[in-house]
Amino acid sequence: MNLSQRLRAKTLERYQLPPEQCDDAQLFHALMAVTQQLAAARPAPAGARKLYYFSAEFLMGKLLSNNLLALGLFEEARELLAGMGRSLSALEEQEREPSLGNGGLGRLAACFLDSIAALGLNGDGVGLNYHYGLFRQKFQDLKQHEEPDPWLEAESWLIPTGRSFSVPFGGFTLQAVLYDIAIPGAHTGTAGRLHLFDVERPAPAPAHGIAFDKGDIPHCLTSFLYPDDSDQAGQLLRVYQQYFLVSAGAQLILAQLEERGFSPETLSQHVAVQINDTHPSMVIPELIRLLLERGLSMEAAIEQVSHTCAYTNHTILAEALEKWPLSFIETVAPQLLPILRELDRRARARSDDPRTAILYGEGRVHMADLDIHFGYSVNGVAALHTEILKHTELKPFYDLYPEKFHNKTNGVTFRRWLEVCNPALSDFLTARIGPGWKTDPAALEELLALEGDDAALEELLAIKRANKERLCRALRARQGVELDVESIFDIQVKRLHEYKRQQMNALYVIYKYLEIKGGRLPARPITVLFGAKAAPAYEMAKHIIHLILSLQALIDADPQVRPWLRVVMVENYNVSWAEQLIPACDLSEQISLASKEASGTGKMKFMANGAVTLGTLDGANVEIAQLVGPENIYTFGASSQEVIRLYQEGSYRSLEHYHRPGVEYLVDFLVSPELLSVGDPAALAALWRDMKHKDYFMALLDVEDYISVKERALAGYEDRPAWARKMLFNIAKSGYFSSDRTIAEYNRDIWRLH
Ligand code: 26V
Repeated sequence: MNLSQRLRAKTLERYQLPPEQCDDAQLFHALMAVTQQLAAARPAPAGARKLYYFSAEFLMGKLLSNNLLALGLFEEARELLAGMGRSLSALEEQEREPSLGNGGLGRLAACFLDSIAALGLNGDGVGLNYHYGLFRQKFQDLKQHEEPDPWLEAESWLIPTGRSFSVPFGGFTLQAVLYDIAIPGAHTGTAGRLHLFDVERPAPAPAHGIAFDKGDIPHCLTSFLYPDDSDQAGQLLRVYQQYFLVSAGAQLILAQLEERGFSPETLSQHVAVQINDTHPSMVIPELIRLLLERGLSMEAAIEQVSHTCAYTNHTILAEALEKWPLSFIETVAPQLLPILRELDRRARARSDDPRTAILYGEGRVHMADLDIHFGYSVNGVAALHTEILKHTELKPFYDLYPEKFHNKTNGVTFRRWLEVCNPALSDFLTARIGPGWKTDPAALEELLALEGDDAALEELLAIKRANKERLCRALRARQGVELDVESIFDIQVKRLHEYKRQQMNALYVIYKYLEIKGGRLPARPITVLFGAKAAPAYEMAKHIIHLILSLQALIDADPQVRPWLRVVMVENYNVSWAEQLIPACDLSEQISLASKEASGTGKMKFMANGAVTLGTLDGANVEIAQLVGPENIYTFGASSQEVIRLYQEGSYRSLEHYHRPGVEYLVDFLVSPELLSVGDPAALAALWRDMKHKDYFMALLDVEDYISVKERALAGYEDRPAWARKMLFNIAKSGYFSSDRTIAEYNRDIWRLH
């Protein structure tokens, strides 16, 4: 049966209607069901060893288009719907986006599942089925408010498996019910699985906001991703979530091992576990515990687990390095205590350096230390990040186990982030260099032959313009804003964090606002777009959102400035917004304080879609700069070595930078009568004081260089043919950042699944 026949059979069965007479919701649900059945019917790939990718987050995005593409049905579906006067994008409006992730780490996990499946590797994801996601962001009174973000409907991509495992907590036991999402591999005929565990009787959504009874573990364990942990109940809930995930996941691993006909003594031969940051680190003691229960000696259990587990570090920020009090583990999973003490004893026997112990300082468990001692691989996520881990953050461990450390530069799936989200550019690429780039993005280099082809460059500019128009339509429909498609689209979308320095971008907006007020007009209008969620308890991040929204309101109301400068913050930035914003971007803002952004992956998507990067030499920006050369990227700011030295010496003084003539008037604008007339004086003053006296992430150190390089980038944009060549170069060199390349390296160096 072809797709048309399957769809017809499905709509007749469900709604007693032919597809032509179904509304968008019916048609979407029928197509989802057809797609899901085809994906679920595919076998798992073969392989001697099976991978389990453990992650607290999987930021999957909508699945319909992506799954159709992987099943080889994307074109057929587009044509079929067009023949009925319908469109795939209209149907996808009906799909809710699963909000099971927060930012880069979760989206990376989703790209990895796509690539694992596409490479035909035998690997599954293991996570939790959060019902209300992280939160849905609402703007009210120029501030962020949080609401539950329910994504589950009666029909969803989840497949009940009928399988469940008992998770033993201190004092009670919970059943972990397993649901699967099938992940079809592009061009493989096989499919992997995302395994999501849930409680049996999940609580309904809170009536208002995201506050709920954090002590009600049996019903609320899977309510939210990263529930508020500003009190002890919240911190304990996070540990309950983590143990629920790893205990159920470890039991699944051992059950499947047995089903494959292998004994627990051979775990490491047949299983690889990738630990995505430290949230799933308790999988190590839990697997040891389960092997002991199955009769292995402590020695043998530790040996097996140490050759099974591998750890990826995604951040050097101290506050993100988890160190749980031992007393929490005693409450949540007391059965792990003797194992943790034994692992600590062994770690201490391996090194005199107290910094490599597992239990220390007020009885806390250092989760990363557990992974490094009792895993066989440690990797960073970009070249610079891995060097910083080896020589600074994790130096004592690198001295102990140099052979365990290696780099795996992140990547993104070009299927979602080019083929699906930018069909116009994809068609252009295929017409110019053939379809080879779809299976091997490195082939995009063949575009370099078009450097002198004026018609091709013109076409590239026209495609960008059409994508900007598409974004304008989406913003008009969803947020009621009207933008100038002739303006340059300057975009910064990512989690809100001081180290990512959205506040420095806001200082640029202030600079440009005051220039325009002073009669110095830009060569062309500028549209500065932001998208970001702030962690609900992160005050300074919320103040920065308030600053941006206040600037947006101030400028919108100013007829002198508005034609030349706009600020727009998209509400509830998520994967679907990213798919609209990224293809429409001219200038990609990647301006983190050097050394702080482990990699960044949005930057790779922007590059592949023909945006030019404005960035510091941080994370994967370093590798982008090497690939495209100085002509095709705008870099600025202090180097990572300078920044690391400033932190080591404790010698950064923001006040000294504040007093520079090019800086003071910009910072003081935060508490100017103009801005105070729209914004909240307390929030703006708190941000102003922080910038002036603290500025922990050194925005004032780099702001002048940032402004001058950004001005150069805007001037560069005016030479349209030269800019089109920069776009071409960026697209041509972006193939390196395919997650297929990254996953092939993980498999070659870590998992060895074949
Ligand atoms: C962040 C948060 C923030 C909300 C509250 C709870 C919580 C818990 C853990 C974390 C750590 C997040 C680590 C992370 O997302 N790292 C990002 O990983 C990306 C993929 O490797 C990388 O591209 C980004 O540079 C890095 O920031």
